[in-house]
Amino acid sequence: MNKQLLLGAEAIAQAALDAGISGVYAYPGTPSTEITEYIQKSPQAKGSNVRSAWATNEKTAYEAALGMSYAGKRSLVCMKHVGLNVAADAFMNSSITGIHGGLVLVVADDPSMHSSQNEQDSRVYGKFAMIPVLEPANQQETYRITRHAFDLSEQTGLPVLLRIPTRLSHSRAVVTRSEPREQNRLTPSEEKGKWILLPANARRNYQQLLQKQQTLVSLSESSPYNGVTEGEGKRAVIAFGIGYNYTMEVISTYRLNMPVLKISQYPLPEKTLNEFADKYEEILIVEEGYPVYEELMRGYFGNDKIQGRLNGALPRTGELSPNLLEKALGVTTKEPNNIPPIVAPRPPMLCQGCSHRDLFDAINLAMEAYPQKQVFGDIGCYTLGALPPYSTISTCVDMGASITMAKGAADAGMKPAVCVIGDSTFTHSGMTGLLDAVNDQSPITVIISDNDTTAMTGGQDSAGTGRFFDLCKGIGVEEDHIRLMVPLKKNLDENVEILKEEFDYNGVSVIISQRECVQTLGKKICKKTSL
Ligand SMILES: Cc1ncc(C[n+]2csc(CCOP(=O)(O)OP(=O)(O)O)c2C)c(N)n1
Ligand code: SF4
Repeated sequence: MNKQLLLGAEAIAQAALDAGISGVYAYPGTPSTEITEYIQKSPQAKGSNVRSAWATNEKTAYEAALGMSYAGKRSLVCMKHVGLNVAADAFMNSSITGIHGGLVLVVADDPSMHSSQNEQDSRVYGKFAMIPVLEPANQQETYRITRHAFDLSEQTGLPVLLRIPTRLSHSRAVVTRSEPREQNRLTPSEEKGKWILLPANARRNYQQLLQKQQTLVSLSESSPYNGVTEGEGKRAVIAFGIGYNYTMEVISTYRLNMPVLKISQYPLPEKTLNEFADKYEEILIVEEGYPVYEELMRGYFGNDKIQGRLNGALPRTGELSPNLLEKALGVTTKEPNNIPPIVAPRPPMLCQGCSHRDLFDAINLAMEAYPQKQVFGDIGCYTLGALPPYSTISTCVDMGASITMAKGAADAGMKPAVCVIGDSTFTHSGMTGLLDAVNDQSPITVIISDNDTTAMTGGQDSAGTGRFFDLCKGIGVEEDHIRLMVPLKKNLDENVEILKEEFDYNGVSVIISQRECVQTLGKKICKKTSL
């Protein structure tokens, strides 16, 4: 069974298992979730005791992976691109400590923002941390490059960042596997000073990281994932990651004989790049995400030579596609992506029977009594409460921001200062904000819409299930102002009263609105009755 039909995300998971990981640490986020879900379902992972439960957030995930690496074992840590903002403190400092057992961080970027607040390019983080970055072009290469990533991590003593975009993560191809490798033995690191980032150690480690940079460039020069496809003419392409796949599709469709430099391992292979660029008069830079390297190459080789997202040859934002490349390479004059949609686009909607619906009905009725009707919101299925017919929610910025923004607005005098946050988002990064509000006695009402799951990303376990009352009490919210309600039509009047009472309270109150997501409930019933 060495050939499998796998999503890009699954190719990473299978390769990590075959590379001998002892654990995967992750917080769900599209398009990275399927990596961990694959490992959780894998008999191979079960058989070899690979640890795979969800973490509370990306930072806790990253630190646990680093701890496993400290113990000498290989660990995988996965998140979506905005998750790396949350894990950034641990991530940046881990390039200064270095690693022991191989540590691979997979970050799934979402160009075009299919299900994200922004389209930040995680390669920037890899450059920032001065560690190797890998960016596969297709599913087969994703498998190989993931295995390579663990070896590279142990070879360089650094974490390795593996970046994939949505299109690669969520599309399938046949992948040929290679022989699985045993897990590392438990050999906790004995290089104690290296792990203690007191200034004297950190300065020394930082010098060592700088000294490694030339080695990293040499490894990129000899990497099998970087290389030139020969061609003729004065025009050429430098293509990164999945951009190479798109480029080769256009080249083969139109039978072009165009030279291409493929780059899938960073830092840039400087010598190869210079030799390649010197030969051509015009070079199209094809990179998914920000024009990170295009900008750099404009500096090296001049604006006249370099084409790409910065001069309009390709769009400045959004996902690339073979259609866009056809236009940029001048092989068609057709406007890209002008195929009419087969199904008329529809706005996303909360499911029928969703507990958030009954909560928004209650909040809207309770709010009628107040002149100001803004409700701070957060990220999850309940963000759809920003759309008609509810239009309850006024903000959605980053996970946890509802509570802290309500606090800031309350500090500014806004009354009532109300926010809605999901259960998983609350434990991810809402609890610290609640502690700030308690410490400052800011008059806010926090509504935790607890549906027992992380619904938006497919129904993963939620870290605080069954413990929200105790968590809020532990944080210091007065017991009398931790209220429970069940969002059902029959309880509407009672729920509106509870909301109004707490909106009027001049302190911190929490309302836990608790009813299970009908989707996860449905799945449980089907499982029980074997439907
Ligand atoms: C930093 C970060 N990590 C992950 C995500 C992906 N994500 C969006 S909402 C969400 C959790 C939603 O769960 P919950 O708060 O319980 O609300 P529900 O969807 O169940 O209503 C996740 C994981 C994100 N947007 N940002
Ligand atoms: S998946 Fe669950 S939480 Fe999300 S809209 Fe549907 S019922 Fe509501």
